[in-house]
Amino acid sequence: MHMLKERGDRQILPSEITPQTVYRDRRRLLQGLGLALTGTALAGPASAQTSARPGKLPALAATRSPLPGALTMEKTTPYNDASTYNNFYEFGTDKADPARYAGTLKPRPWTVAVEGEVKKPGNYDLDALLKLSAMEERIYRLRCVEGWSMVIPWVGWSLAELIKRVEPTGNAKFVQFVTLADRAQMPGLNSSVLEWPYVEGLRIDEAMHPLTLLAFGMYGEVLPNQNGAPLRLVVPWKYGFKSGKSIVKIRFVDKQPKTSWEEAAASEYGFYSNVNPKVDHPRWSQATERRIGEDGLFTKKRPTLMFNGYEAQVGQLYAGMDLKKFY
Ligand SMILES: Nc1nc2c(c(=O)[nH]1)N[C@H]1C(S)=C(S)[C@@H](COP(=O)(O)O)O[C@H]1N2
Ligand SMILES: [Mo]
Repeated sequence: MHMLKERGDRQILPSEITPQTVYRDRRRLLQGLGLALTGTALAGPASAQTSARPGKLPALAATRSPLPGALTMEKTTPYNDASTYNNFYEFGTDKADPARYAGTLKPRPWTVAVEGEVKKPGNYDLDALLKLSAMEERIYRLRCVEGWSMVIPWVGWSLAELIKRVEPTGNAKFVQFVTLADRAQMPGLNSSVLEWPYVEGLRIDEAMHPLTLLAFGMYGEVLPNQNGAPLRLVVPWKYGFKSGKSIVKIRFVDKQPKTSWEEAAASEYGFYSNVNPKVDHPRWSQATERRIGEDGLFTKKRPTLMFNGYEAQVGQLYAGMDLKKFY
């Protein structure tokens, strides 16, 4: 009797009525739709809808992106994994090197030069760039050519915002991204694994696509050095190496520009490098991927999606193209 009474008095939490997992999924679903359950710790000002901050670096406020495809519902990769398992060869080729050695990178003051086939070339100070357009959170899948992937809440704005302001001429068919190459800050430059500076490029319509993000932060904070501070590109439907880190120059050109990875091994890394499970790398399959942070001995690999799952948004850009030839 006594026991029963005690039970009857006890407050029942909603999380007990619904099985834990269902409750959590529903909560994530509501958050994804921009709604929050009332009475949770998530209630608060505008930034409340965005991802929780790890509290390591200065906050970078943003609102969730309204763009179709910009907010995958998949579970985000833990910050600790996203900031310790990196590719940033300027700091070494081991995945742990960037987190270990990128402390010497000085992300401020920072200037980005915009040049070439534009009516308004010029030097843009980082502080001006931070204010150029409204910061959005975009939760993107990032698929690396080596077969792993992550889900990262980036903070930034569409590169198109900058491109529109500098007014490309009719000759601007491609955009080249040049990243920092400073021996004083980057010990990896002593190695000849790649040609420095690390350069990447996009076709102008790819660069103008709203999903192409100029990112200044992740997980609600400014970018950690190892993830490409103070600004980097994120092109979610392409292999990770297309997303150059620590950009110092954006050049508009009339011919397809050179890229570091094509220069290093043209037969393995093409200019387009769209994520494509049907086009294998010459040395390995691209059909599946390992999600960083969930790799146990028995964890199944995930199937890789065409254009990394962004086909509905970007497929049109490649209509009629032979994607085996233009890999
Ligand atoms: N400057 C520069 N940018 C770079 C790289 C690099 O070595 N140098 N590596 C690329 C590769 S291969 C990948 S997979 C992504 C990794 O980004 P992340 O470490 O933030 O996940 O950055 C890309 N951008
Ligand atoms: Mo990569």
